[in-house]
Amino acid sequence: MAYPLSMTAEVQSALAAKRPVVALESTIIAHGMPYPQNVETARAVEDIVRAGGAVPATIAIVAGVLKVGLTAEELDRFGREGRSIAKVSVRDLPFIVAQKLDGATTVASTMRIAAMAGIRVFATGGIGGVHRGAEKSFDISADMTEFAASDVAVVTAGAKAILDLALTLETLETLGVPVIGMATREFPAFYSRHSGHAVPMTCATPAEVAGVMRAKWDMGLKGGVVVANPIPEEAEIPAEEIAPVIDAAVTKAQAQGIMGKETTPFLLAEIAGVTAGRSLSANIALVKNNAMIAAAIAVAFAGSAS
Ligand code: PSU
Ligand code: MN
Repeated sequence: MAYPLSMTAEVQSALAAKRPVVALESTIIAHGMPYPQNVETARAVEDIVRAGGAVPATIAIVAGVLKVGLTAEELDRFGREGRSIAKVSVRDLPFIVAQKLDGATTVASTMRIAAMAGIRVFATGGIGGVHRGAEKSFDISADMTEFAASDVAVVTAGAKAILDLALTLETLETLGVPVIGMATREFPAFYSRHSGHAVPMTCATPAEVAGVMRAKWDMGLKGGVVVANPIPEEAEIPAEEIAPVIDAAVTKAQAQGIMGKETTPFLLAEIAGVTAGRSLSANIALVKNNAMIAAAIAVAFAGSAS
């Protein structure tokens, strides 16, 4: 292997034995939540994956090395240094590796590195998508095109309404990406269980999701699968309550000329600020819930290998 990919011994031996592994991203740690909740959540999520019978592999770039599985010290450092660590999407990977820099990986780059390592299941909070006003800004997350490229199933609480959810679903259709509602017929809107947008298909169990993954890749169809898993009811912030906060954040970003990779972190920080602790505790609850489902899918997928 020419590129610098380094797995922890635990991840390496699990993959070699075809045991279940769940990838986790690091942008959510460095850019998505404040310290110390980011580190506490990242640790709790790893524990949930283990309790579910899978091995967690938190992915990040450390001094130019693609790390699949972080040590406790590395994870803590990413949480402490936060936004001073570069947010790395796929287009940034060559530069960060060549210059031997640290990088927090987004859904797109985490999917790519997971695929390089042979990991097929990944748990995140929310995926990036087509931003509101994208007809002018062209701001479509590289998470979208990555779903056409990397054979990884991503468990997400849908997507935040900072995005245009209808256009995000249209884009995933164009790219040939199955969007599976996890025991729901509606695409969830991150903080809220309901968005008003239907998912094209629903699975009742993690084993059914594993069956769709198997069918897709057995047919030689390239690319990922979106598993849309609603936030637990007791943690949700109703859509009508969060909508004005999101609208105000989007207006403020436009007024300040926020663009490109800064847009998503700016909007996330705005919403977190305005809702005080509430959006953060919702975020933590949904990430944990996604980790639990991802572990179950990874276990079922490993068990379905012929
Ligand atoms: N959406 C969230 N929380 C996040 C992100 C998105 O609700 O933390 C992060 C993810 O890492 C995602 C990235 O891959 O933002 C998308 O950024 P962009 O829109 O710049 O592609
Ligand atoms: Mn963007």
